Amino acid sequence: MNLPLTLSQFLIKQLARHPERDGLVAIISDLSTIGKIISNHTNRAGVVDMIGSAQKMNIQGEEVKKLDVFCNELCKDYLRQTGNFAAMASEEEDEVVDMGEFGKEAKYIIAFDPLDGSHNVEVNLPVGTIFSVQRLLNQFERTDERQFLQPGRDQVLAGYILYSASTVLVFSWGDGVYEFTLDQGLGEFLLTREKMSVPAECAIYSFNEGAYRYLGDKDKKFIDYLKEKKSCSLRYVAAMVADVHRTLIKGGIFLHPAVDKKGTGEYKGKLRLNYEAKPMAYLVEQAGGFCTESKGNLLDLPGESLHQRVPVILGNKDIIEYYLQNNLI
Ligand code: AFP
Repeated sequence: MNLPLTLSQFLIKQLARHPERDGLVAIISDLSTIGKIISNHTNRAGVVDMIGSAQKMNIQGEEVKKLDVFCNELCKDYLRQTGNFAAMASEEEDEVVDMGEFGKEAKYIIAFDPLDGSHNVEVNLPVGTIFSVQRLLNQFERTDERQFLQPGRDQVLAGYILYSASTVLVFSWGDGVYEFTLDQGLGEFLLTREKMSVPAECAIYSFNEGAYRYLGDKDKKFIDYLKEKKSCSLRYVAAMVADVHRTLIKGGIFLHPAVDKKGTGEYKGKLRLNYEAKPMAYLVEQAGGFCTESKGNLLDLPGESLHQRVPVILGNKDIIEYYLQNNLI
């Protein structure tokens, strides 16, 4: 019988082959535990009073949901006590989180979105946790925001946990993209895909069509090109984790371009660089795709602030090269 590797077996093998990855192996193991706990809570959200608003706004001016609070507290408390992180940044925290005594010996920092797409919970649609791990820069204090302004290229581990029909943990530490699926009965993540690669065909575009009217002319032209020339189908979950997961498996392109909703002539991106765009760009590049913020490779973009927002266009490399070269934007 050919049984898939459990995550623990996989990590033990990795450790034997790459002893230098010991810290990252521990981190993946910790994140998988968080994934199991959040999976359990999202599945039971309707019966444990976890649906709806926490009656507060985050620093981005967005309504915080009860599950956002739970997931953020869980990630913070659990990851702090592992001692693996010198500092932490979360979508739900205004500033860099101090690890105190726990982070003294740590070599890594982590940025995460504890529950991406949380508006989906009340309608029972997919949500996810996104994470990005980078090395601690010794020239700055641990809580210095500049720790998190490193370009995405310097990530040492990036990934997400998608809570959907199944719960999957997808990550890369620089040698391709792995997917592990949670077997709820066993309580184990099992290896279900390795060397994931964005398919060559671009049959799907993933974009909030309701925002078409707020795009700049060049972006509108590009969407028109996808519909007319490429005859793409439209799929959009509105949780980046789910839309990127589909893009990795089915191919195509995911777009969250800059919009001007107020009619001021100022076009702005919505997605957060540190815990949405950077980790997804890393995964997509590891899977042979490409991610741009509209001008170059998003992985080379230097950060400006902790909660910086950027436009994101990722997926099929050829189409994105066309987008950049033909100056459609
Ligand atoms: P939340 O994490 O605040 O629920 O937002 C989800 C998200 O940042 C990202 O996951 C989606 O791709 C994007 O917003 C959807 O935005 P639109 O609804 O504006 O298309």
